[in-house]
Amino acid sequence: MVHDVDGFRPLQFERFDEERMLARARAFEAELGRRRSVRHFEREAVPLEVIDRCIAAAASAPSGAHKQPWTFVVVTDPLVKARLREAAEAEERANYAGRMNPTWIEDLRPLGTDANKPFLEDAPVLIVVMRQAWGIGADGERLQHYYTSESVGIAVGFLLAALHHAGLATLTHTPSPMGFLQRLLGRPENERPYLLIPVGYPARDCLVPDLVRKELDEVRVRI
Ligand code: IYR
Repeated sequence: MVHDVDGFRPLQFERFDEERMLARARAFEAELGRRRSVRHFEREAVPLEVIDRCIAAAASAPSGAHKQPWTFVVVTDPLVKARLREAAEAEERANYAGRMNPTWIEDLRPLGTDANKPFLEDAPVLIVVMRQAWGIGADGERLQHYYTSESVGIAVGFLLAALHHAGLATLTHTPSPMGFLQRLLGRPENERPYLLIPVGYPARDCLVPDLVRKELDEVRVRI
């Protein structure tokens, strides 16, 4: 009896008949399919309670040995955003001026990106997701963490889905290298910047690249 073991409790699981399952799967696919990365944001504020609920949903993700090796830094201070923008743009100018090879530059052409990152100031919220390479115990000792990249990646997937579901637009931004985030945010040495996510309402005239997604047959093999 698995549920009579110390430290275990019954699972709360909702089972649906097959018709309902398929309808739910299709509806979720359609909703996630409408998500697009947005690079032009309204400067309008968003409810921070919504951000908190989405972060709580993200933090329900599975993680290696349940160590929950993540920190979500919510930046709204215009001064901090301005500093982040300045530092990110300095790195990106070097990237676009030669640190990225010609193939990379060519691959980015359909996205229309360049070294200018106004969304870092326009978006009302920047969520900087930190990966905890190790934990810090009550006495300051190092605690082992496991599969931190996989764990944080899954949590970020949850976060992007939750924010989209709540009606907010997001961008997955990886300014590179990200060392300046560590410095400007004053985070402890066990935390490594993983991803920067601008969050807000899309600009009224926002355009997104006319991208085509791979067909199911291209991404799924049945064996
Ligand atoms: N970090 C740069 C370049 C960039 C790289 C990839 I891969 C993208 O999908 C998009 C951009 C920038 O932010 O412009």
